[in-house]
Amino acid sequence: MCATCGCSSDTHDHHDHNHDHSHSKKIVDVEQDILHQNNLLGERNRGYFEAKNILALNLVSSPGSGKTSLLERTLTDLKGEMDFYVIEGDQRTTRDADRIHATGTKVTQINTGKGCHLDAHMVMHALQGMKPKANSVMFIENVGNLVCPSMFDLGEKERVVIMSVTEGEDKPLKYPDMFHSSTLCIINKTDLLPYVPFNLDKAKEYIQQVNHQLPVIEVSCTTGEGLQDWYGWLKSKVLIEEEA
Ligand SMILES: Nc1nc2c(ncn2[C@@H]2O[C@H](COP(=O)(O)OP(=O)(O)O)[C@@H](O)[C@H]2O)c(=O)[nH]1
Ligand SMILES: [Mg+2]
Repeated sequence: MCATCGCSSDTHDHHDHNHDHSHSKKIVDVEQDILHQNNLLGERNRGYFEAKNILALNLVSSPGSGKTSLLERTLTDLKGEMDFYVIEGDQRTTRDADRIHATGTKVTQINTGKGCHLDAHMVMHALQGMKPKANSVMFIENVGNLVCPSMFDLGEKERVVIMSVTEGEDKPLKYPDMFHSSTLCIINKTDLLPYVPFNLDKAKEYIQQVNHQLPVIEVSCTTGEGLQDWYGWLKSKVLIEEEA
């Protein structure tokens, strides 16, 4: 059960119709209230980013898909081309922040404790401490989870969902909210395709079914294959920000 976002509410398809519905109504009310508060703060963050012309990206995936690896490669390969900042979200430890720090990038780690997602309030606090420069890029690596982070707007412009070939191609169908709310999908660990039964065509078909506008980029953070496509996409978004 999730301790902070009310995602244990009885809104799933199969439930026992003999129970008392006043209980589930209360849970739904609390969930709506939490999300409403979050949306207000998310809009504040968005205003902050827009005023400073900062491109904010929310990186979401299940644990271990390669969010931090993608950031390590990106921050190293594009060093000097843009000003980068990173906010890291994990339940515990500063392990990911340490990895980002090693690239020479300014980073803040948020530990969510029992929480399964970042929220707009946490990000707002991190921004107050970081004071990012104008015309920069802010990566927010969310807690590894394909469910709850989909509901929490952090004020980001782009939401990048990462799936890896070791997870199976059916994730878009099982967790449609995340794929539906994202603006880019990265399929990582393509170097492992010869060794795992992952059907790339099926994966793309499922992504299309859930969100037919979602662009897909295939990469391997280990070999570097496909990363130029990701950098091209990122640069095109920075350009749009500069022109706006
Ligand atoms: N083979 C392979 N392993 C990868 C790739 N990208 C990341 N990994 C490994 O996957 C594991 C999880 O990566 P990490 O970046 O920590 O994932 P995160 O939890 O989403 O941040 C690590 O052991 C990485 O070395 C890749 O492209 N290919
Ligand atoms: Mg990570």
